[in-house]
Parts: sequence; C-alpha cells; structure tokens
Amino acid sequence: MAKIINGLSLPNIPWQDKPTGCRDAVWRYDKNPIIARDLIQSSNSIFNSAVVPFNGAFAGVFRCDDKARNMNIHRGFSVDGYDWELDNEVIEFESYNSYALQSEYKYDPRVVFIEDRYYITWCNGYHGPTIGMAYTYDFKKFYAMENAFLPFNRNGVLFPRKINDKYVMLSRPSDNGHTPFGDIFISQSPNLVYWGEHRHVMHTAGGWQATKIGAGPIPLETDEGWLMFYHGVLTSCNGFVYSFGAAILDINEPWVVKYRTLPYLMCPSTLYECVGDVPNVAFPCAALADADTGRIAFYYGAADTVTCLAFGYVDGIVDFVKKNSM
Ligand code: BMA
Repeated sequence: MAKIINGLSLPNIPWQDKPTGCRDAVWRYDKNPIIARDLIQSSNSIFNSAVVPFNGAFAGVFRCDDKARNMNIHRGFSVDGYDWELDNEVIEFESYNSYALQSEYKYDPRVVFIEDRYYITWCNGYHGPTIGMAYTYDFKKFYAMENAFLPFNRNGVLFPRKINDKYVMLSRPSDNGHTPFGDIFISQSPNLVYWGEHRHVMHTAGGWQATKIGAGPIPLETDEGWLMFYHGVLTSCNGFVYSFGAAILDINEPWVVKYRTLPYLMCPSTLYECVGDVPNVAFPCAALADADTGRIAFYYGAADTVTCLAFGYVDGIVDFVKKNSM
C-alpha cells in the first residue's frame, strides 16, 4: 500500500466514495462544478485554480478571467472545500522591487506551503508568458518576487520541500502562442531566486499526451517516490484535448521518472468538461491530500470555464500508474 509521507492530517478533506461500478482510479464529484463561471460579479470564468489547507479550513488562489477577457488571479476562502467565497477584485501584490510587479496577465496559479509561508507560482505575462512568483503568510498581504525564468515558459510547479538542500521547480518551456510542443523540465535553486541545474524530466508520448505535457498540482511525497500529476494534450481534428495522468519520480533525483501512465487518469468527457469557452479541457492545478487515509481531492478547471472536484486514493493511483506504466 503506497503511503503519503511528510503529509498533513486532513480529516476535513472534501470527499466522496468511489461510485459502485466505477473502474477508474480517479472519479468525479457528483455535484460538479463546484465553482460556477459567474460566482463573482466580475468573472467570465473561474478555472485552473489552486487551493491549500489554511487555519483548519481552506484558502486558494483562483484564475478568474473577467468580462473583458483579461486573465488574473483572485483570493478565495472556504470552510469545507466545496463552497468558496472569492474576492471580486484581483490580488494586489506588494514588492520593494518594481520589476517584480510587472505583469501583463496572470493565469493558472499553483500554491504550496514551504517552511514558513505559502508560495504562489503562475503563468505571468512579461514580454510573453513565463513563471511569476509571490508569497504570502496569511492570504492578506501578497509579496511579489521576480519571475523565476525567462519567457517563454508555463506550468511552473514547486516541490513542497527542498531536495538535496535545493528548492526544486518543474516547468514547461514553450512559445508565445498556443504552443504545439512541450516537455517537462526541472530547475534547482538555493534561494528561490536564482535557478539553474536545469534537467529534462519527461517527453511527450503518444495518444492523449502526444502534443505537450505540463505539471499540474504540487507533487505529493509518497514512499514510492514523488507522485506527480500532469496534463497531456492531444491534437484532434477539433483542436487540443487536455487530459491528465500521473508519474512517479525518484525521491532524491526527481528528474528520474520511475513510472508514468500510458493511459490517462481522466479525460474530458462530461458536458461541463466538453462544453465551455475552450471545449475538452480537464486541467488540475491543485490536489489536497490526507496523509492518514491516503485520500486525494483534485481541483481542476473544466473547459476553461468552471472549477470541479475529483477524488482518488494515493494507493489506487500509485497502483494504477505502476501497472499501466509505459
Ligand atoms: C493553456 C492554458 C490553460 C488552458 C489551456 C486550454 O495554454 O491557457 O490555462 O486551460 O490552454 O485552453
């Protein structure tokens, strides 16, 4: 039985048992979507968002595209992980450094607690997309840092602790458009400012992950290695299709892939995943996990329009990845 290590006890994790007859390692919440596109007055759509446990409840950073179709991130809180209250206004960042505040747009945030604070990474518009960074202690004040990388890059995802005494981040170097390629790389840093020792982690493969891949939620530490969820894109005659799967990375050398799913864990197949502003997208940016029970709750954007929940057990997913590894 694969187990979460260095994880939190999270008895209040949102959860629904696997439906009878379900043969998959990941299943959807039956009341999806949990966040409607117009939850706040200003929003056109709310999706690809990140949540974390916070003060016995939950907090998050949400991608809200507004009605002028600007992309930006908003703060949110929830008592139970299902019902969310989001600020109508975008997050205002502070910084001693005006360069850190330069941002033409922000999208697809991730949030992770490391040591003493919550770090936020997102796709930041700075002469093209790259990886923006900030931190907060309390979800009241947010401090912007400078971009981690040069343009063009997306899907910057931090590991939740130092590995070999260095901070580690996954990312997907890309182009300035709707990138038709993309592998997952890893970079290391002594201080979360200067990044180097860049290494290739995973290439695209066939089928659902043929066009490009990108890290999703914060990797989860298990006794089998880092459980990394990632999205994969297939180019169909009707455009891009975003599904997600998982890989297991070596615990001390996380650029080494031990196992990786040949089939997806979930592909867009419900109405709310297949119909919306961008059809056929299931895009996870966060996963809550309860170390005691091995329960995982995924937060994923559906059709670039709404936010949804899906569930799985760490053991069931690790087992699936190992048995179906390419
Ligand atoms: C990517 C990003 C994601 C989005 C996806 C599908 O390039 O914009 O936020 O979910 O495309 O449109």
